[in-house]
Amino acid sequence: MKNLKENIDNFLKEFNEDIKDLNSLERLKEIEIKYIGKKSKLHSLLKIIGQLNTTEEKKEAGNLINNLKVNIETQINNLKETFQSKEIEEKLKQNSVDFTKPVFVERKGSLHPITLIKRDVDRILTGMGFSLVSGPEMESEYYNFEALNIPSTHPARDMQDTFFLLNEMILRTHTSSCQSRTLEKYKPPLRIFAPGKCFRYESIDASHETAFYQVEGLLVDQNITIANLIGTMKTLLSEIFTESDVEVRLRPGYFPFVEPGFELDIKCIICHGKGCSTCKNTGWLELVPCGMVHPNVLKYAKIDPEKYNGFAFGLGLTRLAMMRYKINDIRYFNSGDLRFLKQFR
Ligand code: FA5
Repeated sequence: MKNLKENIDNFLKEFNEDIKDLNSLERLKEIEIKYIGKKSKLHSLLKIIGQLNTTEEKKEAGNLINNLKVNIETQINNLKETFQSKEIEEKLKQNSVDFTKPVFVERKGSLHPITLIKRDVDRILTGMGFSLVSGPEMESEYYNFEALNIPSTHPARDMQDTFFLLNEMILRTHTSSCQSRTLEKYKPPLRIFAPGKCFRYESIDASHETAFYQVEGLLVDQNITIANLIGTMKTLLSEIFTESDVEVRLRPGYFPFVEPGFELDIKCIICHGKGCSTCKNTGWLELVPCGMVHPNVLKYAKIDPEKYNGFAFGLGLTRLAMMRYKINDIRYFNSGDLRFLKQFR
């Protein structure tokens, strides 16, 4: 027994000596093998138990060796933890992260120029008391043509102009279909606008697309005059082009659902009327077809044209965006070309 206790004291002394100047996890692993591994000093101590005579002695020796084992294991584990957290600290120091730095995340997308201009038009018209309505892109001939006083003989109803679908519907050729739907649904006085996509069977070029955007406007009330139409257009366009007061002119225009009908031009916002390539040297830009609501359109919706009248306009949103952002080819809008789209961030 005496021999065993001496052995344990020496074991501990030697172990303490070994861990005194310990400086790496690798060295600690070597020490672990040396003291408590399979062929360790601890195992050779166990052999002493077999040489003892009494059961009490063997039991006591077993307890002493076990305590020693627990003691060594605890010390080794504590040292391991210390080394591991030191290692993590070192690594963090090397790749230091400053959590207070602002994070710059690359923006993945941007609003389409049509969305940008549509939002502006929405805001301006809403501010003037107009309510936003919407209608279907797949439309019936009734709402797109008939209820708008467009006879079956009108060229717009030709196969060469309109996309006819197999289910006897069409793709709406203009947002004016929202006029007929609104008049049927609501009673005057009313002010609505309807932005949306339109489709025409066109040959595509720099200023014509088969799918493009318009905004329809419609006001029906009592005693409405052309002056109200002009005033509304001037306010809308001045705000869109951020000009204090755009100059407009009306020319006669034919649309079966307005009488009289007009083409409203604005004085060129680039050259201010002097003449440039944008206005093809005329000084004017053709911008908004419009007019006073035709009595037949009101009659279709069972509204008394003797009591009510109003005005309507159909702004080409895609062309407006071209003017505003100085885009010289309409085909960019639907191209999905990121080089184009990224400019509108
Ligand atoms: C109409 O569509 C009428 N519904 C407008 C209207 C409404 C008149 C209310 C009177 C009262 P127009 O076919 O001219 O009119 O088209 C209106 C605008 O849509 C044009 O000025 C143009 O800006 C735009 N537009 C027409 N066709 C195309 C096309 N293929 N590509 C791009 N924009 C187009």
